[in-house]
Amino acid sequence: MGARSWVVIAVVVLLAGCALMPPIDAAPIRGTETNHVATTDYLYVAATGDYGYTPDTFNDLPAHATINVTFVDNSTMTDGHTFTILGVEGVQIPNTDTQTQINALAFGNNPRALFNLNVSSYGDRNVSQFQSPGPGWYEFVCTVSSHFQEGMYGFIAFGMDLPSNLTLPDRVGIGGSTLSFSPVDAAAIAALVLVFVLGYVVWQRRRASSRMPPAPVRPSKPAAAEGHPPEVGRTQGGR
Ligand SMILES: [Cu+2]
Repeated sequence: MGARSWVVIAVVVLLAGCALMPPIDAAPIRGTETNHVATTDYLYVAATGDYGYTPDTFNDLPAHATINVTFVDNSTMTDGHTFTILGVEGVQIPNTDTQTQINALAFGNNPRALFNLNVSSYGDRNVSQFQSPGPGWYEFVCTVSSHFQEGMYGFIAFGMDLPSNLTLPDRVGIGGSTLSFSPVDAAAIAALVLVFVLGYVVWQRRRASSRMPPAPVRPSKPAAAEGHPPEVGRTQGGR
C-alpha cells in the first residue's frame, strides 16, 4: 500500500471517530429527569440550641426515592435530639400534645414513623436513609422529652410543596444560635433593662440639677449693662 492509501485510511478512521464521539459543548441530556422522579436525594438538617431545626421546612423532595439524611447536633444540650418524621400524612400535630401522645405517634405503628435518626451531643453527626412515600407532607419532631412542646418540629413534603397555612414555632435565635431564652428569662432581662434605663435617667436629672446654678435674675435697670454686674437679691434702691 502506498503512502497515499495510508493517508486516506487515517482520514477515514479520524472522521469515523469524530462521528461516534458526543459533541463536547452540547448541553447534557437530561431526558425526563425532574425533581419529582429523582431516585435519590440528600437532606441535611441540624438541631439548634433553641429547640429548633435548621432548616425546619423541606419542600418538594422526590417521592418514591431514596432520601439520604445527614443529621447534625449544633446544640449544646446534653440530652441530644431526634429527627423523627411522623407517619401521619397531611396533619399538623397540635403543640399542646403531651409527651405520651408524641411517643405514641413516633413509636407506635398506627401509622409507623417514616424515619428516625438520633444525635447525642454537640458536633455529633449521623447519616442514614429512607424510602420516601408518594406525594404528601409530614411533620417531623424531636422525641426527647419536652423538646416538641418547646417547639422542636418542622415539616417535609414529597412530590409537592408544603401548604402555606402551617404554623412554625416562634423561636428566639432561630437559625443555629445556641442562645435561648424562656419567657421567664426574657421577662427578667426586660425588667433589668428597664430598671437600668430608669436609674440612668434619674441619675442624669439629679446630676444636671446639682450642677446648674440658680437661674440668674435679669436686671431690669439699664445701668447693669454698663459694667455693674447685678447682685442677686439686692434691690435697685440700695445703690
Ligand atoms: Cu430535641
